[in-house]
Amino acid sequence: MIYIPMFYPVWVGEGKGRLRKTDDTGCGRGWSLHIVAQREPSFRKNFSKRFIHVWIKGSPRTMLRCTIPALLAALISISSCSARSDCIVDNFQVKENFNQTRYAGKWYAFAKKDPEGLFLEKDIHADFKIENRTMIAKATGLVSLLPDWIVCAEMMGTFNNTANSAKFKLKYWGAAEYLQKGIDDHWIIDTDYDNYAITYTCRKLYENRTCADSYSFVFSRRPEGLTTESQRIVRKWQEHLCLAFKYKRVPQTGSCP
Ligand code: RTL
Repeated sequence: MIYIPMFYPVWVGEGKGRLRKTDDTGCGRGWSLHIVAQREPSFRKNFSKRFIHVWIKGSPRTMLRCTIPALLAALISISSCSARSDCIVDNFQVKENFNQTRYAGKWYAFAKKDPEGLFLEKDIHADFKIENRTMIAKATGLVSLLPDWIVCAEMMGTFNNTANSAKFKLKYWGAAEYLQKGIDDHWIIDTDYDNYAITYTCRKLYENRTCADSYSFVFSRRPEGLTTESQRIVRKWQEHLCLAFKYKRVPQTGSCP
């Protein structure tokens, strides 16, 4: 079956697919057509019908006019399909045979997609260790608790193992009483252990199993950032998570030791 790609606005997960201006994510800046993964079935049906009608009844010229762009679009679609997903959270891929020992050590946030509400803002770094076969981490980052109360929040986390080696239940709390605490899913989507990692958390699901409130970190082993090659890989995963163009760069100014 030939798959005919279609680009048009429709609700997907946490945002609408449409032509929009993007932030500087370290992953490209500018106007982008957000290619959505979920497509409205009635539109797809009508489009296919019209396409078949032109194919069978049209003149050779009309057929050519219709077929060449469709084939070109199909080719483009096939070549960029691998990272896409249906935005259903349970279907997101995670790192295969995730190795906690190789993941341990220091990571610097390079980019992040924020959840709803208060969150770590900048100078975010985390140190991962393994204790009793359980990954633990201490994260630090700047948070504005009030307009004139900005702190370097020290956050602790215990990553409880699950049946999937890359999916954890993260229990987190602040070193100070007034900081947030909670339990989040924490998925390692991809990492090469030495350069980059991309993590994903969905806090709230819509009825259709896409995510209503998520956060995601792109981590780098170096505070200076990621190589172009790592950024290319990460960008593919951001698309897979249906979060393309939703990330902001995380400045590393050294203000939180
Ligand atoms: C991340 C991985 C490393 C360990 C921990 C993490 C989560 C931290 C969170 C912090 C939220 C802080 C807030 C403070 C304001 O009260 C995922 C970085 C613990 C969720 C909102």
